[in-house]
Amino acid sequence: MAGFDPDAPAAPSSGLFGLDCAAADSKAHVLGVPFDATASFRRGAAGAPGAVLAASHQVELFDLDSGKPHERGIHMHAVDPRLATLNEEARRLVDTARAQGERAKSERERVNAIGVEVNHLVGTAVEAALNSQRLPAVLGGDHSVAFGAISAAARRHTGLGVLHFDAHADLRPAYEGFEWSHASVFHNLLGRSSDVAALVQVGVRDVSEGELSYIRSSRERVKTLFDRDWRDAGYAGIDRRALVREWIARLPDEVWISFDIDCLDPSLCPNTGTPVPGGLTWHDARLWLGEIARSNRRVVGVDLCEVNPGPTPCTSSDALVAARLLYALLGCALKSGERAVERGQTKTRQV
Ligand SMILES: [Mn+2]
Repeated sequence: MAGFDPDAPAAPSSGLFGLDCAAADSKAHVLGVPFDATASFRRGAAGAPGAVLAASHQVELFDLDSGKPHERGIHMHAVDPRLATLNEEARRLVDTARAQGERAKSERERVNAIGVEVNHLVGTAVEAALNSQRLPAVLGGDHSVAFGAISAAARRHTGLGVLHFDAHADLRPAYEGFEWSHASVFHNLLGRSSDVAALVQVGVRDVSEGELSYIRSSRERVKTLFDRDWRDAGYAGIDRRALVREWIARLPDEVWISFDIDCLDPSLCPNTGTPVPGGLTWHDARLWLGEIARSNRRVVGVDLCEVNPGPTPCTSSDALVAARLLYALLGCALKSGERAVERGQTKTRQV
C-alpha cells in the first residue's frame, strides 16, 4: 500500500485494522462467519465480524510481541450473505424447537441440515485460502463455525494438532438435540476427522462428567490443562512459561489455534454467550501466543469465536479486546510461518 502510514489514525472507510490490503497482496485472509443460532444462553456472536472490524481501527499496528504483522497483508473478505440468511432461519427454528421440545423433530432436522451447509461454506472458503498459500482466520460466530474450518485444514495438513482455548471442553455428543451445536464442535471434529491427531485444551473450567470421561478415554488424543491447574500452578510459584512450553511440546508440528474468547476472564468479554468466572488473563493469553510463535510449531490457521459485542458495542470492551486478540493471533501465526520457512519445514502437502 503505497503511502500508507501505519502510525496514522485509521480512515473510517478502511478495512480490518485500518488496512486496505487487496486479497491478492495479503498473506492473512480473515473470513467473517455471522452464525450463532445454537448459542445456548444468549445470542449476539453473529454481530462479531462487523463489530470487530469497527473496533479494529483502534488497534496499534506495531506490536511489541509480534512486530509488524500488518506488513504481510491482512484482508477481510466480504461476508457471504448466505450465512446471514441461514442464521436467521436457524434462529427461528431453534426457538421453535426449544419451545416445543421433543415434538419439534422436523425443526431439529432442518437446523442440523443448516449446520451441514455452514460447515460446507466455511470449509470451502478455508480450503481456497490454504490452496493459495494463505493463512485462514475465521472470525465467528459461535464456536460451531470452527468445525468446517478445522476439518478443511486437517484434510490438507494430515496429523494436525488443535490448540483450543476455551472455558468449555465442547466435547458433548450433541446439545439440546442439535448435532452441530457450539458445545459439540470438538466431539464432532475428533469423531469425524481422523486427520486431527491431537487436541490440547487450555482454560477449561466447565466440563460435564461425560466430557471428562471422553477426555480420559481418548488415549491422550485430548489433553486438557484445566483452568484450576493453571491457577494452582500460579499459587505454587511454578514457572508458568515453562509450563506453557511443556504443553506446547505435546502438539504436533502443524497446529490450528481455535480461540473461544470465553477462555479469557469474563471481565474482558462480559457479553460472550456462556461466560464462566476464572480463566486466562490478557497477559496469560499473550504468553501462550508468544511461546507458540517461538516454538517450532507452524500455525496453519486460526479461529476466534463467541465474541459477542453486546447491545452497545461502543461502550463494551468485547469487540475491542477481540480485535486486539485477533491481531495477536495473526501475529503469532504469521511469525510461526516465517520461522518454519527459515527452518525449511516444508511438510505441507501440496495439492
Ligand atoms: Mn466456550
